[in-house]
Amino acid sequence: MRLYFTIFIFLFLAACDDKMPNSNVNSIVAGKNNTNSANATIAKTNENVPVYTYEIVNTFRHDSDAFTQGLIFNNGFLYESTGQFGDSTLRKVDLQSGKVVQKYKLKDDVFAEGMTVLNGSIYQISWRNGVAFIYDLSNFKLLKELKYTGEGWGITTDGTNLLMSDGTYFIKVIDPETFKTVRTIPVLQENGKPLYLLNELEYVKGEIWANIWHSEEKQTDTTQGQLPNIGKPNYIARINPESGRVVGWIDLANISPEDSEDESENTLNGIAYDAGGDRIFVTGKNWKKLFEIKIKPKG
Ligand SMILES: [Ca+2]
Repeated sequence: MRLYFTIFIFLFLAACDDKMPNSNVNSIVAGKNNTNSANATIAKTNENVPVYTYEIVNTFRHDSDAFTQGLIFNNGFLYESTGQFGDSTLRKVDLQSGKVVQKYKLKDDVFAEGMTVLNGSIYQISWRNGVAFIYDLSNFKLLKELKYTGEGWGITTDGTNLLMSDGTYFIKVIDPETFKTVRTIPVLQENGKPLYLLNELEYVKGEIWANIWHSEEKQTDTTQGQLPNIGKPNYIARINPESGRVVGWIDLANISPEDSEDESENTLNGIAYDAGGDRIFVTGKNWKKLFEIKIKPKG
């Protein structure tokens, strides 16, 4: 009896063995087919993703001590978040003069990152402190602090939720009340590869625009290890929030030649959109100038 049982078990396992590789092969083939069909779609998308260049409409002064991590335009003023330990601030800035008209200094152990405004509150995030600071827009009074996991890089809003980058290729959709992630958007380039190092963000007419940290470097050392970057200097990605696909690139190469070679962290890192006036402003970390630009198809 025991012998028959052993033979039964052996045959059963042999049958399973036969089956397992087959199902693996099937799934590999299916995966390959999927990849092929995805490639076909990608190739088509590749042809259709436009690259835009810029025209400078106006040039304004920008505080070269501001290590810009977040930038928005709200009700006639720029609002800016600056980073670095010991130097992190929240600012209200007069556009015409570049003067800081209101400032809140964060604790020295906080490295501030992006900021945005939603429903009368300012949301400012931090790099590795895991804390979002929420202020009253009208007087910079700190209302509350909310915790989150992972790093904070850039933040914007679609008018309902917060949209946050963390240096990976994911944008988190965040509930502004709880700061919990309600979904994540994987961001893919036209070639199907993930677009890593999404940094300062801005919601512009239904799209998410993202500065890419050190977009000029093909490989970048980050906390996530060696990640492929796009190898195009000062590029902004235009992202469809629903699909996560890059739907356009904005090439801002040479927009600020006097700033680009000062030091390696002197990168483009601020996009602000004035919806009322349909104006786009850009600046960078410690840049001396802030530019109002118009974009137009390249070439
Ligand atoms: Ca912004």
